[in-house]
Amino acid sequence: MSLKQPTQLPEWRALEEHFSSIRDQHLRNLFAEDARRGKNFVLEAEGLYFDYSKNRLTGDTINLLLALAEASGVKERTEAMFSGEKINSTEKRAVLHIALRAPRDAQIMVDGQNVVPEVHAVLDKMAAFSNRVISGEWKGYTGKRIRNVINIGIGGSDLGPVMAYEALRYYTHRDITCRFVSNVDGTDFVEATRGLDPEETLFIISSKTFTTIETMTNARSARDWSLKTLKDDKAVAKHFVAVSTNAAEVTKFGIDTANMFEFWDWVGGRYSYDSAIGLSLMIAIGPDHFREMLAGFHAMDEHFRAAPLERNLPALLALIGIWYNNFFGAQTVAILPYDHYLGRLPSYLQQLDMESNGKHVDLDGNTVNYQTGPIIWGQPGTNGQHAYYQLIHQGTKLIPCDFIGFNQTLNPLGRHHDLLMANFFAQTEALAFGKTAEEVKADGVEDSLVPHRVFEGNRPTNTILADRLTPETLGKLIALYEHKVFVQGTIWKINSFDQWGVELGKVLANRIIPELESPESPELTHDSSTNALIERYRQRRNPR
Ligand code: G6Q
Repeated sequence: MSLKQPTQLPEWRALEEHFSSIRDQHLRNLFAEDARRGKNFVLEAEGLYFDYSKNRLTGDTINLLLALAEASGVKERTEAMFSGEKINSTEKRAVLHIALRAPRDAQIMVDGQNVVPEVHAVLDKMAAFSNRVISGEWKGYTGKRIRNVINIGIGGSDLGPVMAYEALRYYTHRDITCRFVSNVDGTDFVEATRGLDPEETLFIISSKTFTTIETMTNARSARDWSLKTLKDDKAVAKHFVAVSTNAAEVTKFGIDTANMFEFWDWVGGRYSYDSAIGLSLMIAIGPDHFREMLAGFHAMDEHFRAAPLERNLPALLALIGIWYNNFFGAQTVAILPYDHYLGRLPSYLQQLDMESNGKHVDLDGNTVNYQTGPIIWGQPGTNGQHAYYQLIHQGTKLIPCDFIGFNQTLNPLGRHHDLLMANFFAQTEALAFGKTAEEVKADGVEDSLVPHRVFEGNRPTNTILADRLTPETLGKLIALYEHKVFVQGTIWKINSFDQWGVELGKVLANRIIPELESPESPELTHDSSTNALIERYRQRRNPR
């Protein structure tokens, strides 16, 4: 790969020049100049209505950004990804989460082999298993039906399943409870299993590598917890299944590979919840809804691959992000879903984006001299309005926001949905247009308070509206953000698909574990702070 870094492209310099003419423009003027702005700066694709008019940009900005995308090879690299090239160069792997939702008759080759039949074989195996659990045909060791499903996994093997389970809760069978254990803090396991009957509890051990210390520690505690009641090793076969790429480790743990659901090294952890990693979700919502979700993903994949850049939803979302990140110098992006079911979406997107694009060297290993991935954060509205929105409205930082909402609610209840959406629209309006000193004075506010009550406005937002939160819509939304991250990574010329920073975490603690567990271990040789902390912990960890 020897494409230029983006800052060396003439298209980048053109954007820098253009930026100086835009930076002081106010959204109030941009809207005043173009009465149709709210309709012109809109793109509708695959049932998602994307209004980007409340952004600090003009038609020229978009054209310059599109030229940057073109010069950065976004289209070519998209084809490379879709056709199974090993674009994850540091791990020498293809990047094919798009194959997880390809229809049965598609052909996607990796190393000369079509992977789509394997994908569907695993989906069919998951569906057969899920149906047995849902119907009660799959029984626990003592013959009781399964009422609790606990997914044990962390990072990409947890955040996706838990986000989607919460998002699609409306569609779940209410007679099976799903819980998710991720943290190595024993509290997570103890609280998740409190009050549950081991005879009715199925554990899904989800780990691509099956060596992650948190997951394996929780898995061993789960086995102890089950066997304390069930008292026979044979019970493991009825109460434990595995999702992994590592059959050898699964067998070593004592799970029969007949009860293992496979996925592949060309699926990154944070891109995996639509693989077998979503088994808990499939049990919760049923195979049909799971397949509807995959169809949603696939529809957005097709849109992304086929649509020209100027009508390409993930590309536009990505380019607008680059505009703020690299030209306005914004450090963060807030994800603000106005739907309670999407409560876990911000943390899911936080991993997707920050683990993918939190990189400081380019594909050739050169340090970058420009900003890469932003900090992603957020919570569902309206709750955030009563907390941190203050800083978005009146603080000193520029925080572009993605507002996500639905025209129809799944839970009609009096005026609730109208009130929710009134808040959604009012917030994006207030952020864009603010309130001038004259307007504040006209409200009769005393002079000394006027500066405090002024809202500058010019705070940019994207609005993403869909009709209804369905499994299909969720698939589209997630694929939208996956491809947004891909486009940005391509323009920044970084590898969005490795995660050496996360790998580091997996080994760091290993040196200290024996120092905590066997106090007679050799002299501590860390820095003076770490040594003192370890010593203090050793002295005081047992309550007197
Ligand atoms: C995701 C990351 C990371 C990973 C977890 C769990 O892209 O690589 O979050 O998913 O560390 O790894 P295992 O699935 O191997 O346990």
